[in-house]
Amino acid sequence: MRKQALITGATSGIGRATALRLAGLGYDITATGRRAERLAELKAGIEGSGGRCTTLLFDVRSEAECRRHLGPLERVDLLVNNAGLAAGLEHIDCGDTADWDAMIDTNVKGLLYVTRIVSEKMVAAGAGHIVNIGSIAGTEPYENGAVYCASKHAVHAISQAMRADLLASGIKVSEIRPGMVETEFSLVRFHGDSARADKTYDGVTPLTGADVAEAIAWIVQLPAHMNVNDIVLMPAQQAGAYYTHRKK
Ligand code: NDP
Ligand code: 8X3
Repeated sequence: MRKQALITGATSGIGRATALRLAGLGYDITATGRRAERLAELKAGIEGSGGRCTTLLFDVRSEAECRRHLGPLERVDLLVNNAGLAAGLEHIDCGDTADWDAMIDTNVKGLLYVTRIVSEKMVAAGAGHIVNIGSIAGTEPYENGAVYCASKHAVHAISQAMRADLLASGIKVSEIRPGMVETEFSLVRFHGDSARADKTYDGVTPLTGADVAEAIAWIVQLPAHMNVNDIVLMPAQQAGAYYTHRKK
């Protein structure tokens, strides 16, 4: 039987790369996101290479939409909880509360809505694997990032607790906590200001979405008795949230 992988936020960056990598491993892909053309392009790419891909267009911030789109899925062997964003980068007294809502509603509540629906199916099946995309921001809070860091601290806590919750049901839970990955992340964080976004990667060779997808591919191919609880993945020029060596 072909394995079924559900990847949230597969229209760009880490999610898109993961969909392509897992399709290459023979998974049937269900890819989600809010941009229809991107999903159609991904589906065409996977099917053009002989894979199978279903797309679901919805916003993970809506519990009703999550239920409508994910409720009917018959089986999910692998869930990659990837959809997320940072919005804004400023001190707490200057933050935009709409940005805060977007981050908490997507990174925390969206992940929970999706997990609630899919984990119930996995428990009924007595098997499954959930990979949560956390961040180094989930353990290293940094200046200007209070709410993003809080949302990823939540992902880190949820990952640890749900691993315990799902242990007896034979469901693995892994968390990947990357450092700097060049995707649309910074463009989104800076609300479309590409000059500011590009500066994030000045003098650094960052990770790519494909690098993170490679780690996911490794984790999901491990023997049944083995799990990666937590992995921190960094560019070689970054030692943590506070230390980046930029070449002039
Ligand atoms: P991208 O901006 O390239 O991708 C984000 C994805 O999330 C897109 O597919 C986007 O799809 C989706 N998404 C965002 N909001 C929603 C929503 N409300 N409903 C459904 N889908 C949504 O960034 P990355 O690939 O870098 O980010 C992926 C994950 O990796 C995030 O959780 C991020 O926090 C995390 N991460 C990123 C790092 C980095 O340096 N890039 C480092 C550590 C962690 P669409 O807009 O079509 O809905
Ligand atoms: C994204 C990486 O350094 O902006 O999670 O927290 S960072």
